Amino acid sequence: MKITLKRVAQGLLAAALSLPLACGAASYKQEYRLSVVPGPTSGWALTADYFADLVRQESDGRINIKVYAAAQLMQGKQTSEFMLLRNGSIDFALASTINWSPQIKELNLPAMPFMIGTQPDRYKAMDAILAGKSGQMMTAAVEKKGVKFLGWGENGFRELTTSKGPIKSPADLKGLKIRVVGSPIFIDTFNALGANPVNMNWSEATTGFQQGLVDGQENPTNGINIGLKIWDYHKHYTDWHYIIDPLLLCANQKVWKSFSEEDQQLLLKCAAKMERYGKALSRLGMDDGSSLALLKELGKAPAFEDPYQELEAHGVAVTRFDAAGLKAFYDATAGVREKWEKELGSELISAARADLEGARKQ
Ligand code: X2X
Repeated sequence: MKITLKRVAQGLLAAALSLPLACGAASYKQEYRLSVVPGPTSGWALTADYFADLVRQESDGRINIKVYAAAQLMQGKQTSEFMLLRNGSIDFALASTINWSPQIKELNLPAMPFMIGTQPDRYKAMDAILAGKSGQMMTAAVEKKGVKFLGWGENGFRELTTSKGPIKSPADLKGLKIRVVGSPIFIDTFNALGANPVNMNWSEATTGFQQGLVDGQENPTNGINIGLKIWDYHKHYTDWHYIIDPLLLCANQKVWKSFSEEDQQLLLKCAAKMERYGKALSRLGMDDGSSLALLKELGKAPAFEDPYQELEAHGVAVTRFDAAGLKAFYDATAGVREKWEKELGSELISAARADLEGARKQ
């Protein structure tokens, strides 16, 4: 065969063009670090494990994500997570809107007190926001700050637990020290309710409960409180659904761009499956039964099916409310909603109202 110079040049060019692809696959990291703030028994960490396992399976081990629970990657300082993901110290995060809200104001929307939880179907209301214009505005704000959004998960509606109680109205909260995340809307809300909010990282919170530094805290039932065995510290449970804590699965922008297009699709597909699983863990025993059915279908039957029975079996007294029962809490926090509506801006608030109205009509 006659080898011309032109052929040699074409061959070299083809080899050079194929190089980035080969390098691309070879340059995947041996391990991607996925950050989670609470401990390994939380629904949140289980959701992250589910995603990491799925990705490993679907990619035949090419993409190896390891979950680092208990805020290990940020020395416990949960509100610094977003900055660490953005600057590449963390590759992926399954993160609470609460922990990123100091940097991204739109993420305060689900923390507007008694806004979503007082809707006729609170889970439908959450889903309508996430799927609607207000959800898109939240994820657009996250991406604008420089990370890639892959999908939603759910920590859950946050319920109050206290060592003193029962808490049936704001008057019962008067002067109680309540541990909260260091995000301003929480300080505003608990001040408005007459409590004494204490800003504490989750990494220090259980020691704080043990030592009685605070009288209470607020976290989701399935996602955190049961896994933590909250009954070891608090025997009063105020089931008020005052706010919800959705979770954002995001990747560092450079890391995201380093994946081939097929692998980006694979990651998005796994994120969509994670969303169904994560919501089922969060909503188990508090919905129409579909969460339990899904968990069984996935071969992930839970250790308990009724979270209220689980709490009561451990000596926790649960105070539950009808809409009228929540009115005093709702009224006491009117000023907080007013202030934060201004902070969030009329466009986001109108979009959220329209999304909630859509859910009520469904
Ligand atoms: O700190 C909390 O309360 C927790 C674990 O729920 C969050 O990270 C928002």
